[in-house]
Amino acid sequence: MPSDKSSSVMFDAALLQDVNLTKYGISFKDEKQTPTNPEPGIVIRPLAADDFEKGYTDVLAQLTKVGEVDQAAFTARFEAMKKAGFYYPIVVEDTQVDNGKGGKIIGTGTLEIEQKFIHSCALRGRVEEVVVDSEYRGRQLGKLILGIITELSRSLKCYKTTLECKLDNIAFYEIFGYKEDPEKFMQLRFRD
Ligand code: 16G
Repeated sequence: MPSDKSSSVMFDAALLQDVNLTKYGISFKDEKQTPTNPEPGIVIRPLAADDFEKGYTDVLAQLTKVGEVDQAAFTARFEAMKKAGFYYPIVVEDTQVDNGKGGKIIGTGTLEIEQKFIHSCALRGRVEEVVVDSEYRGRQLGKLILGIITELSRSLKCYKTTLECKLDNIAFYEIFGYKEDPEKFMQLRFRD
């Protein structure tokens, strides 16, 4: 039974429906499956308030250092991002994991939107924190995350969408039309 908390999602799930990923070579063995329900028991949906207990930060920890994030910190950040209205984190959930939490988060990716004055007050998309649980790799879940996020940024009318990635992952992102840019990514790092 859904808890009260599960009703709080970061954004409207309707934005993820009807996305067509065939142009990225994504298809399903069973025609009943869709990008947001690619396998029985696997769903892709907006991040929800109760995803902390389903292991959201555990899957993020397979990408980079998460640090100290407890339920209270997660909830505060979730509410602030939701209020801001420019964050579109999606999660992949295995609803059939019997962990007493109603499911396990096994992948994620986030579209962040920046508001600009340039390009006629355009929006810019940024793809962030894309990761799939090591036990679930090879099932095209990463492709689904990228395809859904990329199409979402297109439908939200971003003038461009960008990301930073390791050299090894360039070929993966090229599937979705991302190209290496002559401009270089620079960073000033204040801490790990
Ligand atoms: C990768 C991620 C980026 C994330 C960063 C964290 C993608 C496409 N890129 O570059 O979103 O913020 O790793 O690395 O997922 P850091 O912990 O070293 O800052």
